[in-house]
Amino acid sequence: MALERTFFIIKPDAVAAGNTGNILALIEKEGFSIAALHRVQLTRAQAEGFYAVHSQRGFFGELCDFMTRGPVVIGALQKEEGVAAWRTLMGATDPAKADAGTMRKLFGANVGENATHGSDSLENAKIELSFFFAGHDVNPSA
Ligand code: 3AN
Repeated sequence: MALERTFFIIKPDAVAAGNTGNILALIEKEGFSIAALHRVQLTRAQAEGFYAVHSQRGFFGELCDFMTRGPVVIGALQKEEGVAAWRTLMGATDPAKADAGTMRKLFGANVGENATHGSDSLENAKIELSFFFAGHDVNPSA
């Protein structure tokens, strides 16, 4: 077991719906500590840079429109095996396929507007944390 930090986003749909507090409460209830937190309006350049891996996908424009539609909450979560733990708590990309009790089942509407983001690997957590939170290592010392 290793203590890991991962990167997360509460997406514009969930922020606009007033679910920021509900999501943060569930995160803490599941034993994560919130190592960094920031409410921010992403610029188009930030959204395109963050999702660059999807730039050739048909939904890229729609995804960047959505992610810049309103403020998001970005942060770092810390837990033992935290990267996988947060992916499990988020649920499947499509809320219709997500397990009961997951963020996307509880707060997501569809595959595009699915309430939360989480890094899908330790390697990507490192990249995504450094994109927004310089100095937050994926393997915190405490
Ligand atoms: P995940 O966030 O579960 O790792 P990815 O990496 O497949 O999912 O997709 C990144 C993001 O792109 C998703 N969170 C979702 O918001 C968006 N997305 C994925 N597929 C679609 C789609 N078919 N239409 C619109 N947006 C999509």
